[in-house]
Amino acid sequence: MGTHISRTVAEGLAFMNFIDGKQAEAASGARIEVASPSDGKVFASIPESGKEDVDRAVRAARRAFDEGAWSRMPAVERGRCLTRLFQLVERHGEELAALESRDTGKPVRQGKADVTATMRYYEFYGGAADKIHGDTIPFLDGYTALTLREPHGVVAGIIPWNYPLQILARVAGAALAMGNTLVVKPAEDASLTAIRIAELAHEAGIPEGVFNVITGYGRDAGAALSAHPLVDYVTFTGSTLTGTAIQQAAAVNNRGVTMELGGKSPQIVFEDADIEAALPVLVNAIIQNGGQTCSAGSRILVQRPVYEAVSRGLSERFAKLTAGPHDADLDLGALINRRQAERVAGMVAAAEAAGIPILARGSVHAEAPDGGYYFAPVLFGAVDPEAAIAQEEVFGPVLAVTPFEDEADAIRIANATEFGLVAGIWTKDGARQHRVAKRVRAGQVFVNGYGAGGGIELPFGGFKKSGHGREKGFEALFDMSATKTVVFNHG
Ligand code: TXE
Repeated sequence: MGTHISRTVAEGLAFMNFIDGKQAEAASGARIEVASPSDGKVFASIPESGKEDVDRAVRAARRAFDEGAWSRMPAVERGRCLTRLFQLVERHGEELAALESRDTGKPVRQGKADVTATMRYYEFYGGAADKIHGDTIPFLDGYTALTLREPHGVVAGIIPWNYPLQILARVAGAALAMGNTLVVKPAEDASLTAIRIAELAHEAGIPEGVFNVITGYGRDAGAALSAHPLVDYVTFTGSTLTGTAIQQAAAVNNRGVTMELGGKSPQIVFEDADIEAALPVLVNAIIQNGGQTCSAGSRILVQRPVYEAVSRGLSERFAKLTAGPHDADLDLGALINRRQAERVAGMVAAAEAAGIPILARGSVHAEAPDGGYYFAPVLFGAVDPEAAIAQEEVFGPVLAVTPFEDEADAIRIANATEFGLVAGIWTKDGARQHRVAKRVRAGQVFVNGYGAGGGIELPFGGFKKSGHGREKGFEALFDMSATKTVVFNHG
């Protein structure tokens, strides 16, 4: 695969931290075994970094920032480095997709889609680096006032396991385009591609100390990183609970944060919707990546007159869905780990025990390996909007269908969770499209479509407990920089 790994018979592929332009073992020498969710077998290992490693990485990023090789590099040159990274990701696309799929259990097809999106992020932010600028502001006579957009400094990026390549790319693309330096802590369950990307960034000409990756557990490496006094800004994607802990840690140093947290995103199907067009999109929005997507469309609200037709259409499709190993490229892969598989199964069992009817269930492929964390998709019908399965993020292929009466009822139910990430609206009525899009509390609203995670150009982020700050598109560049006002008195 390359020089980044040293093969040992016992450990399989031994990946290393990437600090200050070099591979590094954890100071303690401890390692975490990496198993593929497809069969539960260990195939690699990563360093179990602790406080000392975090400190090394943050100090490297701090020094790199302060020395200015990156932060003061002309924006066009920074952009070119990111563009070269885009090209390197493209060149290594097959390798990255295969590694991502093996590491996370997702179908290879999804791994390839993730690589395509990753390329787009680096391409987009490579092009954007020299196109964001401040303003001049009309001020008092005898003065000139202007704003500069300046990098925060050292950005800590804590990344989850569901879309490791993509989420790293949206964080790194925007942070680096603005001239920040970066310390990334990928999830312990899926760190491998982040290490590869840091190496490719180095190859693309991004200077030493600018792009650092340290692997390890959240409670150790993650907590130490979010509380480190030399970190200037923290960006996190993951669970709401962990997001709260990270904000508290960052608050000790009064640092800014971007939080991209959970969701329970509704898709609202009105009686005049094109149901045939909607059905495949409704299904895909919950089974993509096995439902382990923050923007998964996990609730379907259907207007009464078409409730039967939509439920029937969904049931027919759900019954045909199959989960299996990543390289079999079925509808779904495995879930990330045993804990997640048990969590999903537990939530489904609780909903069943509460009497919520299961309308359809997919299957696990007969030849799926025994040690894999497979879960057959489940479709629940007639779900009370207050039920746990309609309120809590499952993060698995579990869809809750709920009937509604009229537009006001739909909006009320759509907004009646603690989340507000994405929403879908299906109707041909143009005035209703606008009304509902405005009334739904969600950071992204799709009308007659649904883009779970899609559209790297489109600002993305949550209301309520889904988080704050915006990623993707140009908006992310604002989050990844601060406005400095400069006033000249020229008499
Ligand atoms: O996520 P965590 P987990 C949701 C999903 C899932 C649940 C649990 O519902 O079932 O979270 O998954 C790091 N300080 N999502 O436990 O804890 C951790 O090492 C600093 C939604 O895997 O949020 C990893 O790098 N960092 C989601 C990252 O946080 C800490 C994506 C995410 O882990 C830390 C993933 C700490 N104290 C899970 N504790 C989404 N919205 O996309 C953990 N981490």
